[in-house]
Amino acid sequence: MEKILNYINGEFCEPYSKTWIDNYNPTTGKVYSVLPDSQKEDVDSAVAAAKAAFPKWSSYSTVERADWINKLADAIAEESDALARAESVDQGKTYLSAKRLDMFRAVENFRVFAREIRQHTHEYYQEGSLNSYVEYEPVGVAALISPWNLPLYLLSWKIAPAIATGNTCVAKPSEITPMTAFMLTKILKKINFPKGVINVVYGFGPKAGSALTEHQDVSLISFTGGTKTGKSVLAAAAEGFKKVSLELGGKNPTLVFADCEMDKTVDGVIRSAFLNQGEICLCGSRIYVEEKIYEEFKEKLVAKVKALKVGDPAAEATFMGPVVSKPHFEKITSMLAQAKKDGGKFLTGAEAPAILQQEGFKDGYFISPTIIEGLDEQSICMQEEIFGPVASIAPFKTVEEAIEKANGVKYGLSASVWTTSMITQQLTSKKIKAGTIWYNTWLERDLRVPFGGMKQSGMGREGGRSSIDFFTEKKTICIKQGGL
Ligand code: TXE
Repeated sequence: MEKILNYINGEFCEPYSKTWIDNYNPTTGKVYSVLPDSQKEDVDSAVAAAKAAFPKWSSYSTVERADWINKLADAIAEESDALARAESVDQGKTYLSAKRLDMFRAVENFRVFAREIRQHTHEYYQEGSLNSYVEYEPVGVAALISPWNLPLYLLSWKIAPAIATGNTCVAKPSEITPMTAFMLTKILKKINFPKGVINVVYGFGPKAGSALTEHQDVSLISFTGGTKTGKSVLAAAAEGFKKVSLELGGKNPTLVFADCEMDKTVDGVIRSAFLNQGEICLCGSRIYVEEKIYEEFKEKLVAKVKALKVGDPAAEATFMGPVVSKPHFEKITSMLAQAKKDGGKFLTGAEAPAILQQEGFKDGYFISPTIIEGLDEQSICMQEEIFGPVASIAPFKTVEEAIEKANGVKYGLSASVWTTSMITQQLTSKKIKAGTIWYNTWLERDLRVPFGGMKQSGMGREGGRSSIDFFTEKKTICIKQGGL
């Protein structure tokens, strides 16, 4: 059985405790590898390595750092097929989605920040004899904590800007999906990436994760995960006055207006609800449709969702694989039971997927794509993040009602609006409380724009300049010309 190892100061190491966590393949429900159950001592070693590597790495010119990062991007691109296959086994997402979305983005994340750091311009002002400018200094050791839904994609989204700006880091990937982080460290070793700049420790959140966020030599925390966990990470950051960015959950609305392009919208709404088994914080899980087209839209949507293929994630024809883990499967199914109790009508997804009858897949965590109608806006399934292949559908009469429903949850991560009317675009973009609003698309964005959530969906923004700002300390220098 493969043993995943911590990566500290350029070396692979077993955990101090010599204890291991089972890693499951969600397609079969079987353990297929083990990972370190790291504790404080492992985290201490990793932070010490990052701290020791900081003076040299931060003294490199931006050209040198960008060259290293591009070299890493090229090496990941070379192995992207193997990485995509491994991500699919570890997470349950389809191989095609892992290849086209996750590995594409993992490579792109490094390339974008290698470019961004080279193009970064500093503020400079001159007023009379006073020259003022701003220096962007790296912060030190960054703690990077990532979740299980987009494992390498989100890990690289944190590592790339952290090291591009001159920090060194300790990453703690999700204990549920550690495999591609391990493969990344093998690539680092293969290309002789400077030791100690990127360290990776695996383990449970409350043990390894909190040892990292609480560490006195960690100056910055970038966290993506659940809102509840985000609160404890924020508390740890407050204790040590660390810079912190939190990208948390979402319960994102999808608003469909009568003037939309119907067929394209149906496809876009399906993608936004069910891509990656609905395990993307940006997924549109509350679909609101203008009353005039409600029945027609619903009929088309339901027919297409019923035809989505749930199956072996390695097969190219599969649209949805299993959800990530048994506890997550149980969370989703208990939410579905709750929706039934609350009077929800299941338009799709009432039955278990056929794949569960096939040999080899009987213990997999498969759930059919589910659309539920008739839930009260205040019911648990309309308010809480389910993070699986489940979406609700309901009609609205006016744009004001659509906006009110869109804003009627504690989250504010994203929204997607499907309309051809400029007036509807203007009204909704002003009034919807969300970090990102898409029009006639979903998920696509230029990586230079700020990304993050409002309300309980997070704090801070990352992406492009916002990441440079977050991963650096600004120092203002004021020079009087002509001496004293
Ligand atoms: O995530 P956790 P979980 C949502 C989704 C899901 C719920 C819980 O609704 O059902 O969160 O998922 C580490 N100190 N999202 O429990 O626990 C942990 O080891 C430091 C939304 O799996 O938040 C992992 O590396 N770190 C989401 C990471 O935090 C801690 C993606 C995320 O795990 C820690 C995933 C602690 N005390 C789940 N406790 C999104 N926004 O994309 C845990 N961790």
